This record gives sequence, C-alpha cells and structure tokens, in this order.
Amino acid sequence: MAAFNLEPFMRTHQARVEALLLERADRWGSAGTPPRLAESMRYSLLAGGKRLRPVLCLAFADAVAKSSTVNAVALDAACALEYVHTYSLVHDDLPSLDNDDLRRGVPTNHKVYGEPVALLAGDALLTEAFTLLASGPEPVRGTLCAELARAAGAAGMVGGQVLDIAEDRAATLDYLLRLHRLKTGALILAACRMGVLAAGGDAAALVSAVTYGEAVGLAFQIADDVLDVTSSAEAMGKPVGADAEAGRFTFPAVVGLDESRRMASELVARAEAAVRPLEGVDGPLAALARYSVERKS
Ligand code: GRG
Repeated sequence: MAAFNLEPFMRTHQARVEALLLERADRWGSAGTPPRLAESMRYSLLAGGKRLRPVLCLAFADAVAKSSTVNAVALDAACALEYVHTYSLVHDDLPSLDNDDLRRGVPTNHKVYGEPVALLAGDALLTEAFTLLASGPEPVRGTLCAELARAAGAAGMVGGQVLDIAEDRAATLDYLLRLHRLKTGALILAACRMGVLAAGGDAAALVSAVTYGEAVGLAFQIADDVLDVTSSAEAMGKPVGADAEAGRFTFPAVVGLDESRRMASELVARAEAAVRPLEGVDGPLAALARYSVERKS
C-alpha cells in the first residue's frame, strides 16, 4: 500500500493556520496594542516556521471528528499553540539565554526591536494565547487553557529550559530524556491532546494522543539534534563526533549518532501504532510522525 501523501495535507493545514494568524495579528493594531509592540509580535509570529504544533492539533481534531470541517475551537487552539511556541523562540534567542542572531532565516526579534521590546513581545504572545483560547462560549475552552498552561509552565517547557541551563546537570541519557520531555515534548504532547479535546474525543482517543504525542515529541527533538550535528559537520567538513568532543549536550553526544537514529525510528513506530485505531493503517497522523524525524529543517 502506498504511504499517505503528506504534502498536500501539510500545505492545506499550514495555509489555514497562516491565514488565521495573519487575520488575528491584523486586529492587534486596532485593539489598543502599541504599534511597536504589535509590529514586534507580528515579526516573529509571521516569519514562517513549519507550524508543526498547530498542524498536529488540527490533524487530531480531524481524525477524532472524522471530518475536515472547520472546528472553531480547534482553530483557536492551533493558533494559541503557535503563539506560545513563538514566544518561547523569541525568549530563547535573547542574550541572557541562547543569544542568537538569526531565527527562521531572519534576524532575531531583539536584533530588530531591541531586548526590552523583544522580551515584552514574548510576554504578550504568551498572554494573547490564553485570551484567544478563553474567548468563546464553549466550556471545553477552560480545559484547553489548563492543558496549554500546564505544558508551557514550570512543570513543562519553562521547567525543561531551566533543566537545560542548570550548571549541575548530569551528562546522562536519563537527564536528557527528562529535559526534552519537558522542554520540547510537553508542547507537542499538548498539541495532540488539545486537538482531541477540542473535537470532543473520548478517553480512548486521548490515550492514543498521549502515546503518540510523547513519542513524537521526543523523536522530534532527537531528529533536531541529529540534523544539527550532521548539517553543521557537513557544512564545516568536521567528523560527526565533534559534537560530543565540543561538550554539547545532545542525543548524538550522549548515545552516539546510530543509537540516536535507532531511538527516533522506534519512537516513530510507536506513534504510528498508537494512531491506528483512529485512522487505520496509514493516514496524516502516521505520516506526521515520520515527517517529525525525516524533515530537513
Ligand atoms: C520558555 C524561554 C523558553 C524556552 C523554552 C522550546 C524552547 C524552550 C526553546 C526553543 C529553542 C529550541 C531550539 C528548542 C529545540 C527544538 C525546537 C523546539 C526547535 C524549534 O521548533 P520548530 O523546529 O521551529 O518547530 P519552527 O521554526 O519550524 O516553528
């Protein structure tokens, strides 16, 4: 059987998310937001990106509802996830954290708007996510706010970032797994759970989303580390082991490149199996799991 063709699915869902993000960002200007702040928020939010978290949320909502009819709550959840993701990138790039000059191929937010405005644009994107998600009559919106807050907060993404910068971090696989389950995994897992909840899925669908989301969240990060090592080694003509020698705390540095790839494949197989009850032998969710490790950026 031919594998599910993800490309048109991605294109349609990414375009839908892109249009919504743009439409909502246009409203900031007329809603009392100071123009420079609105501009800084828009700059990072609309700078491209794969929109993986929104697409996962919409794909789960589609799979549960067995339709691709637009679900307003799922669409708000998808946008809120991207606001939180963008805030984390803006803050992560700041001089006090990674001090990066480029993000998504363009200068980082603080390079363009200065550190104070970039910091505040991140804060505002985080807050706007909850304004958007809480605005509407559906009771499930409260549950979705709690899901997103848990994933983004102290026991989620922020907690993972703190584990990453800890001076006393242990150079072990256990520590690395714990760090990335929080730092990258929590928001990806929340995207899957939020799609199911927004579409009124049952307990079995939620179990599938949890198994899948945990596996894809980790596989995505392993792939990110592998991509980082192989692309920089390729570009600079260095052996791939240089990452470990340089003391970087990545999956290839801790377990080696082959084991990293093996772990990622095993996680993808687990994710594919988890969504079979929802979409059959192959469908968009299984294809998205494969994409999370096969992507080139
Ligand atoms: C709360 C300040 C703060 C940080 C949280 C998620 C995070 C920690 C930082 C982001 C930096 C980073 C490089 C994380 C590792 C992997 C990752 C999440 C990459 C970026 O996500 P993609 O590939 O990016 O989905 P695009 O640009 O496609 O949206």
